[in-house]
Amino acid sequence: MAGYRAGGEDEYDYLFKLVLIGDSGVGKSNLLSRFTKNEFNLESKSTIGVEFATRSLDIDGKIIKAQIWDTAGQERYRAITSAYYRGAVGALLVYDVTRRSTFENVIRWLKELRDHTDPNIVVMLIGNKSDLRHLLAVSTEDGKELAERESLYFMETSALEATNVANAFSEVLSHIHMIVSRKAVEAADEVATASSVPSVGETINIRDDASTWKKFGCCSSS
Ligand SMILES: Nc1nc2c(ncn2[C@@H]2O[C@H](COP(=O)(O)OP(=O)(O)OP(=O)(O)O)[C@@H](O)[C@H]2O)c(=O)[nH]1
Ligand SMILES: [Mg+2]
Repeated sequence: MAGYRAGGEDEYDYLFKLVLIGDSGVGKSNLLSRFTKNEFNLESKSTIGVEFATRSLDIDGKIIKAQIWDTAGQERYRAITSAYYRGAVGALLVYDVTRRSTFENVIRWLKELRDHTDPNIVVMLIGNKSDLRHLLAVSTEDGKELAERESLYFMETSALEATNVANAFSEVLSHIHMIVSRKAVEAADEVATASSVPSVGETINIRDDASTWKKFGCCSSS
């Protein structure tokens, strides 16, 4: 999360790691390629190992660089879990609105995510393939309800039609940015408070420097 503005092309204020998770075939890799390259592939292959891509956005006047990690939803292709999640500050948990089983597995993904990440991580539940309206197997209401129950943000997207893809990523990034800026303000407040008025009940250390007392001819220095 370092600020880096030393010049050159790659300038940013914050670097945030996001992870994509969810069952195989829900469209994680296409959401990533839509967001970072504006590309979509109808015949994309299952991801093997880990891939990542980046894109920088301007959020509240700051340049936020998102480093987005993508791995296979299929168990046998998955990369080592703890390394995948390490340092992630946001997650997009994706299901396919045309396949009920991918929605039912959301709870399992959420558990894995919670087991491996900081409790403050920003998580958005994504119902992808919203363009396939005639094949709908998970209603918007079901998605919303689960998101509310699990305290997640929620959005329906289509990587194919590019609907809500940029919105989903930028909303996650802007929530993370809000949390980070709030923490910075709190830290600044703490510093300010510590250097001014003592709080109630606080012990004030009136220096145990003997020279202060000696000036007044008080006390023995031995
Ligand atoms: N109609 C439609 N198809 C999509 C959409 N997003 C992805 N697909 C298709 O769904 C299939 C799987 O997409 P991927 O992006 O490879 O899925 P994945 O989640 O990365 O899968 P794994 O890497 O195996 O975990 C591909 O055939 C995509 O073209 C979408 O929004 N609408
Ligand atoms: Mg993939």
